[in-house]
Amino acid sequence: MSESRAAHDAASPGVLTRFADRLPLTGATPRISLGEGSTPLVPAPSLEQITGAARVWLKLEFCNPTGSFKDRGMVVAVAKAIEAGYEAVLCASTGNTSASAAAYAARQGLRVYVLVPGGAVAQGKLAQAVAHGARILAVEGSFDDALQLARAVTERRSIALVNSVNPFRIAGQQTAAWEIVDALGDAPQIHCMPVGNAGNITAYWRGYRDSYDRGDAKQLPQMFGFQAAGAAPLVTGRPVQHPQTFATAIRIGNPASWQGAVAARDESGGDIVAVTDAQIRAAYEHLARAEGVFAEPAAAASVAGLLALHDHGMELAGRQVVCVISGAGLKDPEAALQIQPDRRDVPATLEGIEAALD
Ligand code: AN7
Repeated sequence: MSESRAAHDAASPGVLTRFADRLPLTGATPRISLGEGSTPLVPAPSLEQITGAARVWLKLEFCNPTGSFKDRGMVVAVAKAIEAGYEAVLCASTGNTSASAAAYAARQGLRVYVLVPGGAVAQGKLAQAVAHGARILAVEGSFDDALQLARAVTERRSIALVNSVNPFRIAGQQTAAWEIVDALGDAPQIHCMPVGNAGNITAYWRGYRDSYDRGDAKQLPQMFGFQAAGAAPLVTGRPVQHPQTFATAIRIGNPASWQGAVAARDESGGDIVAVTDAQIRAAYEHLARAEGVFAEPAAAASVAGLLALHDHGMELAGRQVVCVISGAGLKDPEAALQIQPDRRDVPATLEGIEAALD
């Protein structure tokens, strides 16, 4: 038992082991893991051709154990909650945070409560919370309402709040930037990502700066964050009362890490830009058709944004670009099924099959 356990840990160590010296851990922090991190960084030839960039890399964060980037920060937040003696964790979520919290809590034997905006969470994410046995509180309100309630209730009860307002979440999410610098031998010149509650852009910028300070990176990227046009408070400069977008993961009107996003934008000389649902949908379909990458709609906002920068005339020749693909297409089957399928109903005969081939 202990031998095979050791072999498993060595095969997929997870971020607490891999980055132990760079994360806020103590000897008493349990080194829990679902094998998160170490996600692929793959080139996107069609996007290089369209944009003229020297390289466009996709950081496939949906390869994390629960299918999104959230696992990197959740593993740290849950480990620190256990270290502090908590027996229950709670979050508000548009879906991916709840799936991740539910999985790590199940594995560690903690109770888990997830507050989700009623009717606005993709089916696959809800399925994960159900399967892991989370108590699901479908709030009659928006994500922003749910987050406010999550903060309030965890102040009254001995329950750990595992939203990205928990600094251990941001600490863990930096590991993605460290991996990119590891893989490329430097930071890219351009970093593109979706922005919702803005924890992840805050974490990436912190991670890149940390790599730069350590001398692992010789340059810092320009940070480009993309919000859905119907949920773009960081673009308009004020909270959005009723955010709307089919990319439900980023249907957020008042991001908790507002200042972190603004700092990433301004300190890096980047920008935060709105992309329409039509642009997100086009990028979503392009990724699936041309690159074989099935991302969820919010994740495709990275690529929608890169294409928008190119359309606005930004010079990308000679540049290394990284696009974060933050969540899996299977999370949101309803979005995919809105695509007109190339489907024929055929009789169970060889002739029937052959007649349906090109
Ligand atoms: C696929 O799960 O906010 O800007 O509650 O699921 O760090 O919020 C998810 C956000 C991008 C935006 N891509 O990241 C939640 C939640 C995907 C996401 C984001 C989310 P942040």
